[in-house]
Amino acid sequence: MTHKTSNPSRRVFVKGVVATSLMASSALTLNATTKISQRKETEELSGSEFHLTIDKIQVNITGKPAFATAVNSMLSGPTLRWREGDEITINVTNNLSEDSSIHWHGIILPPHMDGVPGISFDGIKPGATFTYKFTVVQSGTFWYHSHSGFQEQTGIYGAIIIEPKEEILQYDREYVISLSDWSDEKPDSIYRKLKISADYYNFKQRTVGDFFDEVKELGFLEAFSQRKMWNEMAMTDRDLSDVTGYTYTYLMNGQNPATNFKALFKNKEKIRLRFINSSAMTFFDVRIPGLKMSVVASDGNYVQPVLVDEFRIGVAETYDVIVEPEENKAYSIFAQSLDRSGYALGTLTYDANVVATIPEMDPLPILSHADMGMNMSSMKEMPKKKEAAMKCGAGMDMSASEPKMDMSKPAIPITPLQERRGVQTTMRAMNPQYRLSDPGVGLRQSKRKVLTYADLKSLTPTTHDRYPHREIILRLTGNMERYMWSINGIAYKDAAPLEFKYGERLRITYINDTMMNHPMHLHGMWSDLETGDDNHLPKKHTIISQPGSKISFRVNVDARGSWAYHCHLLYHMAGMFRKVVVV
Ligand SMILES: [Cu+2]
Repeated sequence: MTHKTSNPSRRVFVKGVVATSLMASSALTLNATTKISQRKETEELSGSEFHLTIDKIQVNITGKPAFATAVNSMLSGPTLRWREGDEITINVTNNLSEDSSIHWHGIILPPHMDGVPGISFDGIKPGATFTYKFTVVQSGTFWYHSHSGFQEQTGIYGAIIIEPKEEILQYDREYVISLSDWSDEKPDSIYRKLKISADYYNFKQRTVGDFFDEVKELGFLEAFSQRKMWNEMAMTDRDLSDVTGYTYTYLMNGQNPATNFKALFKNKEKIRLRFINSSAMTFFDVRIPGLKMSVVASDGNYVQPVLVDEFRIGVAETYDVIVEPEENKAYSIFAQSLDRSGYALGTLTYDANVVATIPEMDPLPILSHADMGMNMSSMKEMPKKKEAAMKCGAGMDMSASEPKMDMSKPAIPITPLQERRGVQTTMRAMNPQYRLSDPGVGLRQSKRKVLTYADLKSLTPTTHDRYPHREIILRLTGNMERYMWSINGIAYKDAAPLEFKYGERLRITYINDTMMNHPMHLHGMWSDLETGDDNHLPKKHTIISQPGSKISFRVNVDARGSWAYHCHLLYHMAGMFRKVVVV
């Protein structure tokens, strides 16, 4: 169903108001030396030389004036259109009163151009300009963002489109669909609140009434033991996201749901939508009711097309889809947050004044034992005292989920890494399983066809594939009560760098000991995800590790130097981070 809208003036709401007075009550304090700019509409810039500025700007996203940090005063920042094979130069001037940086996410480039302060370079000082220069050796949909402090949360991000030497996809029109999460609160304040109480933003806690319902259903002992497990982890089965719609407004291309971003089409055009999750903390479940989406690329790389109704996009991932809307119709582009606390909204329409009905959000997903499986008999290791056992197996048919390993090949030797069990580890996955065909919490019961990692197969054969020389296992660990995140029980500040050997083919396995999804991002090299066919491993830059699960990928270690490697949830990054040194 579609209907006319006659309120284009709502756009004013998001485009910001004119600064007429100082806002004493604003979330961001004014610094006398910082110039405040006005927000501009997002533009596309193309060519081989770019001039970007990082500014403090005034915005009005929630109905209240606030300050953002943004590239070229745009939120999202300008879309940069590059061409595969070009050498490009990007001058970035920092007009903030603090250090800044730009990281080119998923771009293969020399280590000192990667934009991570403390690892690739020193960062960009206030008033300084840094010149990035590199040759573009890939194509597809990518993005950029600040890698300094929490600046990504306050608006420093934008899209990158790289045109291939030869485009193999056929489409008539394209749109970037950038999803993000905005808060009028300062990120430091959000982080402080999470440190004090990890469920500060989570109002969907269980009640005493819920407990008595469970007792009726499960009997007292079972209900009690289940509740005890959650309590030991300092979590509840409704802890889906750390930061929620209580403080977040979800944006599509910088526009709030009331403003409703419009993507226009004509007649029977084929439309390519380039989805980018540029949010700080939010996973989105994306669908366009009434339209099948053909997923054609993941993290910038072509995949064998998969027809779906919906896909989950983790923080920092990108998906390209092609849709074929019918003539004279309007469709909602609906991206609900994983915890169903809100949504980003846009409209694909033939007429900017015609919008579609906004779908209902799905019911609140609940992390429950019913869909976690409790196969205790196969448990080989027991949790230490004070660690809660996570009995997660997803309780679903896993037969299609195991990545197939060639049994004729020798076992891959595992290089042991330092691991600690203590204050950093309050949870332990006892029976972690590969869950490639698990669409994830909240989508398992869906009647819609939901994309899973098992569906992702590279369109082109795996490049330079060799049998892995060795394997490392990284346990993703945490202490929810104290909001501490780590890898192998060791936080970044206490960790030695990970050493990769130049020229090796490395297998990396994640075991997620926590109840959160972690979108893990290795800089500088592709992550070839094991999805079942070794000859068509999809190349990704960001891999979701699901709660209590296991997942493996391979890396051609073909880039010397120092690289960042971390969880892309902004408030997990401090601890769940490693420096990688390729020697
Ligand atoms: Cu994380």
